[in-house]
Order: sequence, then C-alpha cells, then structure tokens
Amino acid sequence: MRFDVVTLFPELFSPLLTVGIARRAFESRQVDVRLTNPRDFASGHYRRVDDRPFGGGPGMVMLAQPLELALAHIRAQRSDAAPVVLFSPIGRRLDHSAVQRWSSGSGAILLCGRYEGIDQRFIDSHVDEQISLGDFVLSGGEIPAMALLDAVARLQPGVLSDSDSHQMDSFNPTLDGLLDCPHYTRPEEWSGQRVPEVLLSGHHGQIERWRRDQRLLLTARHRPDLLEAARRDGRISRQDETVLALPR
Ligand code: 9WO
Repeated sequence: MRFDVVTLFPELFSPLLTVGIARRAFESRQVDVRLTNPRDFASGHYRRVDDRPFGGGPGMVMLAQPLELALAHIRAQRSDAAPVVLFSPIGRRLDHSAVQRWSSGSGAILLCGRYEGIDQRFIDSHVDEQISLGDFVLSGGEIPAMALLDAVARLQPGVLSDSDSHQMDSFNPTLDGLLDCPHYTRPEEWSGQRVPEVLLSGHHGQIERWRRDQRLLLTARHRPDLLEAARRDGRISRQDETVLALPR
C-alpha cells in the first residue's frame, strides 16, 4: 500500500521511518510512504504557503493553491482514487478497527495542517475524510499522521517480532476488546515488589487463566465501557463472569 503525506515538515517523519519495529514495514515498502512538501509547489520569490485570515484574527491560514498543486502531483503518480484524509478534531476518532481497515487497504493521501488551519475551500473541494485522535489541539497534523502510519505498519505480516501474534484474538488487547494484562521481567524482586508467583510457576494453563483474569479485572476497573461492549459481542464467557463477580 502507498501513503502519500502532504506536510510542510517532511523531516519530522524520518525517525518514524528509520527507527523501531515499524521501520521494517516502511523500509521493505510494504507500507510505501512518500512525502510531498506543498512549499515545493508555492509560487513567487518567497514561496509562500500561508497568508493572513480574511476577517482578521491571529495566526495564518494555509493557502489552497500550493496544496492543490501538491495533490495534483501526487494524483499523477498514483493510479488509484486514494482518499484524502485530514487530521483534525472534527473527524471520527481513530480506533483499532479503523486501523485494521487502513492496514488492509491500498493507502491514502494524508494531509497535515499547520498554522491556524487550511483554507476551507480546499477542504470542501478535496478532503474525503477527517480523522481525530481525540479532543485536543496540536500544532500540526503530523503527529496524528505518524500515529496512523505506525499503527498500520505494525499490523503488516512479519513486522512484529513475535510473528503475527497480533492476529490471534487471545494475544491482542484490542481485538477481543479487553485491555492488556500487566507485564513483568527480571529481576524476580525489584524495589521490594515480587513478580506474581504464578508467572514463575511454569504452569502455562494457570498463567493464561491469570492473564485473562487480570485483563478482565483491569478492564472492569478502568474501562467499564469496553467490558460492556465485550459482553454485548459475546466475548465474555461464564467462567469470565465468575471471576468478575468475585469480591475484591
Ligand atoms: C483544528 C481544529 C480544532 C477544532 C475544530 C476543528 C479543527 N480543525 C483543525 C485543523 O484542521 N487544524 C490543522 C491541523 C491546523 C492546525 C493544527 N492541526 C491540528 C490537528 N491540530 N490538532 C490536530 C488534531 C488532529 C487529530 N486529532 C487531534 C488533534
């Protein structure tokens, strides 16, 4: 799949593309990321990409014209009708099921806004979808774009070291709708705190049951909304309910 990113700051993407486990998906071009800077399509001696807002007010607004030329340049390279995605708090919240859909698609054109925003006429003419990471404001759309690319990259076959473990419901904290269990590593005692004995026991059945219990209890305490959704989807067994009903 191919993701074209339209950004005034393409250098922000280097660490994403060259460091960590997701990098494998990018370097192998399983997830082919192309960066386009609208400044390269700006005119005049100063190659302006922004201007003052009509009606007054603070800050600057991204010009529609360099963005449209950048988009035309990308469209000329792509043979598909990839959707144009804008990252903004107006959009639908990104979640794991949306990431799964993006990870099995053919890509998109990711538009990263800066300054106070983008001329609304460009949005009305060219943006197909808006995606939000939550109800807060950033200084640009680059971090949300990187969040989507990272989430998509780690779902590519062979990218996670424990190959494809994310695809197995019982290993995936989001596929079956429960939070992940706590993790422990060496030493067995740290700062006066011992690792739960069951994890040292070597009883794989007991370990799996303990992890399931932890996930159920953690989800009940911190995200009762997720537990309700898991119940509605039939993902909570009778044995699970027994654990949840125990007094704590
Ligand atoms: C910001 C904004 C705030 C409230 C309602 C609508 C909005 N649209 C935008 C917008 O398009 N902003 C551009 C990208 C330009 C300013 C910096 N940008 C941005 C994106 N800030 N915060 C986000 C963002 C994106 C996804 N999830 C959370 C925040």
